[in-house]
Amino acid sequence: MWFGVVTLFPEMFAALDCGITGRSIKTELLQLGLWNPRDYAHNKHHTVDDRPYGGGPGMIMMVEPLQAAIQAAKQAAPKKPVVVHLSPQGKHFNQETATAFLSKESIVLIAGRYEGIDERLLELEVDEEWSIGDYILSGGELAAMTMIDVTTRLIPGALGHEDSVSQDSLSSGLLKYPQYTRPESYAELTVPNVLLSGNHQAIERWRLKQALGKTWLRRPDLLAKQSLDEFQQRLLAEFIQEQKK
Ligand code: 9D3
Repeated sequence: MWFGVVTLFPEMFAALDCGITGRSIKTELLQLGLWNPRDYAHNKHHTVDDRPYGGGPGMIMMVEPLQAAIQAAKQAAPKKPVVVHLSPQGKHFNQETATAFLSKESIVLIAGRYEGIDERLLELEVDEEWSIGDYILSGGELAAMTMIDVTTRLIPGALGHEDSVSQDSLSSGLLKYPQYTRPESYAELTVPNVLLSGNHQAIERWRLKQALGKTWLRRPDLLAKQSLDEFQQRLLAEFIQEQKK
């Protein structure tokens, strides 16, 4: 998977050198290129922003340096890339849309700063606009890194075998059950007996019940999206019953 990122703050992307994304870069499952519009600002003071026509607060990213950086990124792509602008006005990115991202193979991500980019860039260069959620970031970089991180985890071979994509919370549509490791007792809090029993069927039943119960309590919207089979319905009913005690 190849990502070319157009950003005024390429240093931020050093964060991707850690953990799963870092290992994926080393093994070349993930290829990352960075393009700074500042390097393409051939005007007198290397400026990349200017005041909005019509007035108003803040500054807008200028067409010329940004377009030159985008075109350089596009030319470096191993395969014709889709060009994505990270924007609060975009469609919401989620685990499902990440799967579609993975199949694109080459993606140019444009991370904006200031109040945004000149509208003509959207017309000239951009195929899609994506947001990561309803909150205000200082720029598109953290959104770009989020999308790269989420997508990388879906590349076959990117996760260690200890951690499988299909076991990930959200891919099952449920929140994760409670997890414990040593010691067995800590601050007078003990690990549930079933997890020490060695009874794998009872453990699986307990975990599914806890996952259903926690999802019911905290994320009823996730439960509403799927239909529970008879066994799952019984486990959830038991959880709710135990909850009332
Ligand atoms: C005064 C108007 N600004 C605040 C509403 C507009 C604005 C401009 C630029 C708000 C945020 C940003 C920077 N954000 C992004 O570039 C961004 C973003 C986000 O803020 N939230 C969620 N997803 C994304 S993707 C890119």
